[in-house]
Parts: sequence; C-alpha cells; structure tokens
Amino acid sequence: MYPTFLITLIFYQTFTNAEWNTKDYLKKEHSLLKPYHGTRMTIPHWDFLGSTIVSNNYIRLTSDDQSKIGAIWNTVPCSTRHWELQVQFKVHGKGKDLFGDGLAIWYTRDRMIPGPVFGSADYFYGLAVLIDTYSNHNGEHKHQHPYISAMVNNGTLHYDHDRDGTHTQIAGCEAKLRNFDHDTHIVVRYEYDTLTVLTDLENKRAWSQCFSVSGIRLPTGYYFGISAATGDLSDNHDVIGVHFYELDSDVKDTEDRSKILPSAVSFEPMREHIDDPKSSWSGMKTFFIMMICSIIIVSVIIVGIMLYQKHKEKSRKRFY
Ligand SMILES: *[C@@H]1O[C@H](CO)[C@@H](O)[C@H](O)[C@H]1NC(C)=O
Ligand SMILES: [Ca+2]
Repeated sequence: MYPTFLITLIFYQTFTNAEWNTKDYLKKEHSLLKPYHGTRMTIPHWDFLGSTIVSNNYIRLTSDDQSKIGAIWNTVPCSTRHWELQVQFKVHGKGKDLFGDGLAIWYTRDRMIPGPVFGSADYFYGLAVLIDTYSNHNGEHKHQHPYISAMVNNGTLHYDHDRDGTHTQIAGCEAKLRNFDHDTHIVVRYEYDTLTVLTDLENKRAWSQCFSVSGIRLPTGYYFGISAATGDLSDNHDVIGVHFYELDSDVKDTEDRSKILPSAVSFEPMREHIDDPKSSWSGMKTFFIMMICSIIIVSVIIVGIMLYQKHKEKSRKRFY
C-alpha cells in the first residue's frame, strides 16, 4: 500500500511542480541581468553603495578584505502582491575555516542605508533573508554555518549578531554554499502570505526547500536590495544576477496592502526537506529513482517474509 501511495504522491509533485514559472512573468524593473551596464557607469533600476564594484561578469558587494560593506538597491518600489526573487550569487575567499560575515536579501521600506546587519540598517521595516556564513555564537543554538534564515520586522526588532539572530528568526536552514566552482542560487518566494526559501547550491538545476512559513504579511511598495559585509573575517560576496517574477495568482486580492506593517503570525517553521524540480527532466529522474527504490523496498519485504516463513516451517519440523 505504502509504496503505491508514495509513487502517487511523487508523481503528483513531479507534474505539478514541473509546470512552475511557465505562467509567471519576468519583470525587468526588479531584475538585474547581464550586461549590467546601461549608458556610462549606471545600472538600469539599481543603485549601489559602499565597496560594491561592477564588472562584466559579477557585481562584487565586498571583496575578500576586512571591514567592508556593500549593497545594491532596486530603485523601483514593488507593487506586485505575489512574487518570486531568484538570486544567483557566489561567496568565495581564501579562508578555509574562518570567513564571514555573509549577505542579506532585503524587501524593505527604506533603501540605501548602510548599517550593521550584513551591511544594511537594523530596526528595518520589512523582510530580510540572511545568509550568515560565520557563527558568532558558540553554544546555545545547534545549527552549523553557513545558515540561511528569515526575519520580519516592523521597525522595533534588533538583529542580534552575538546570537546570530536566532531569537528573531522565523525559520532557517543550514546551507553549505561557499567556495564552489559553480554559481549558487537562492529563491525567495512570497505568495498568499507564505514565504518560501529554496536553494540550488549544488548546480543540480533543481530547487530544494530551505523553509516555508505561512502567515507573513508584507506591504506592497517596498524595495528589494542585496547587501553584504565583512568584519575581522572576510569573503568575496558576488551577485551574478537577479530574476524577479510576478507570480500568476488566480484569486484577485482586493485588500490594499500599501499601508500595513510587516508582521509574522507564526514562528513555527515547516521544515520538511522536499525537492522542488526546476525542469521536468529532473522531476522524471526523481520519479524513476523513487520508483526503483520502492520496487527494491517491496522486493526486500517480500523476500524477508518468504525467508521468515521458511524459517518458521523449519522450526515447526524441528519441534514436531
Ligand atoms: C511590532 O512587532 C513586535 C514584535 O513582533 C510586536 O510585539 C509589536 O506589537 C509590533 N508593533 C506594532 C505596532 O505592530
Ligand atoms: Ca553570524
């Protein structure tokens, strides 16, 4: 019974997920695509600050040097209610065991304010997805670094570096993402008040879920930004590209979200780790691998039962 159910479930997931993004709409005004440069040294729709440098192939928020902060900020406020931001990035440096501090993806009321939270302002209004590569805290929390977490703020909460933000995070996951030869990808999806963060860190061209949390209320009209910082420890923090998609939504929302304060009702993360295939090919592969696994499991159970019964018969013979 169980494997049949499993196969059905996987089959369903494969073919529902394989479809995603086909109906969604890339919006250039929130995206950052190669070639970055417009006329002269400006990037259309983006401002940059701090140590940020723009080359032909990447935008380097910080170099692998101490005490740098850099950021890029979208100039166009987001009026889209359901959206997805895909960020192609790369964190790399000389440090083998010691490196830091990390980067953050922002959706906030205020923009272009340098500050202590991975290069941007604390006590912010909005959402931060924090990619923390260095553990400041030895003890209390049990997770390894790098660690990806999300924080929603209405301007009152302080991001506490000493505790790696653990008491203000709404969800998080560990993520090995440094010093790969390939680029790494993260997706921040906000749809029907559910915030989902997915990653592709192993160049699989398939998303795996970091976390998904419902009950997140974010206003429209905020700005996207990406910032990074180094301290005593350092890394190159590079952004390669940003793709923004307006997600197709069947239900038309009538509520005016432009004036609400950001809030998160639930601090309970859903942490199951599921793959979210990007292409039908990887979906089909997963499906067949799972099917073969199921067949093997069933075979092992059947053989096990047969052996057990044989064994029982033998012992019966012995007794009578
Ligand atoms: C802001 O958020 C804090 C922490 O979640 C909460 O206690 C407070 O009531 C919120 N303030 C407003 C004005 O919503
Ligand atoms: Ca940290």
